[in-house]
Amino acid sequence: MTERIERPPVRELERLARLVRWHVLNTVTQSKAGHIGGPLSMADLLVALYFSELSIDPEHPDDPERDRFVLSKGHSAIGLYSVLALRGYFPIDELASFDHGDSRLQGHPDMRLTPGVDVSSGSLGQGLSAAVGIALGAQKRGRDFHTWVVLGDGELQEGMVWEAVNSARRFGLSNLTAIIDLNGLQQYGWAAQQGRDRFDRSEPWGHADLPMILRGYGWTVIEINGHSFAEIFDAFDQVKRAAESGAGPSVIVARTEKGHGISFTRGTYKWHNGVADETQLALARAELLTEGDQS
Ligand SMILES: Cc1ncc(C[n+]2csc(CCOP(=O)(O)OP(=O)(O)O)c2C)c(N)n1
Ligand SMILES: [Mg+2]
Repeated sequence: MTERIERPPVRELERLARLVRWHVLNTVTQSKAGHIGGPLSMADLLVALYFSELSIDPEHPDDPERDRFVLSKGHSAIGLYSVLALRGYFPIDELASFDHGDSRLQGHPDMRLTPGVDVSSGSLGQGLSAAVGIALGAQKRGRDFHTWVVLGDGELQEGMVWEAVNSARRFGLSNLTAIIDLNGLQQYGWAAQQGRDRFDRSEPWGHADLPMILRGYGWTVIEINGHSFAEIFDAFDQVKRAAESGAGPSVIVARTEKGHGISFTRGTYKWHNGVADETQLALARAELLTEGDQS
């Protein structure tokens, strides 16, 4: 049945998030290609969504009453697949087929192939527009489900995002919530000092007041630490209140760390994508898995 599950204790959610991070690194390493930093920065947010907030049924992934989820930063697909597998949409063993030609789990999400994937994505900038369309359709048909979309901060440089930001408010889409994974890094990004590339990076939105801009568009803006389950749940409660009062769309600006949770991937654009060597994989295993965790 499509419904919310009872919210697990935070310690269990933290364990699930560590498992997700392990599956991300291990799967990409075995498949020899894929993204690491972006999937890791959003892991806690997706665990909180799928294990407490979304009204869904892994047995019936196409139930018309389900909440919708759009991963606009589609390059982070392996993070979504790991969460979907742990939530029961498909066997965890299937992650081993990631990015193979005949796999249901392509390098970027494909709604025709993967149970639980509502919108295909990967070309950055498009997901919010798709989510606006879904939410507008629900509004017009009087459907009760909520639509969620996760965007990257580098992705927000795409102009199409801002057309969607504007139209979502215009249409009064209280059934729509965006989450911005504000990890301060993108793929290569901007050198910290223009003209002098010392391999340090400045944040895509370091020069601007992003929450204020979004408030200016009329959205309800909630700022949190995207690695704190307490703050994530508090944000979900605020989203609910805003939705019930018909305040229009809401956005959770989640400050995160790219590559979070693994010592050698955190805080660097150099692990945007990459493949671990054996020593690194062993280190990550020690950092993420406890006895009794399945590997
Ligand atoms: C339209 C488009 N341009 C470029 C790319 C290549 N690309 C994939 S990920 C990425 C960086 C994205 O950065 P961000 O949105 O901050 O994601 P995150 O930091 O969460 O990985 C780029 C440029 C793409 N997928 N789509
Ligand atoms: Mg980013």
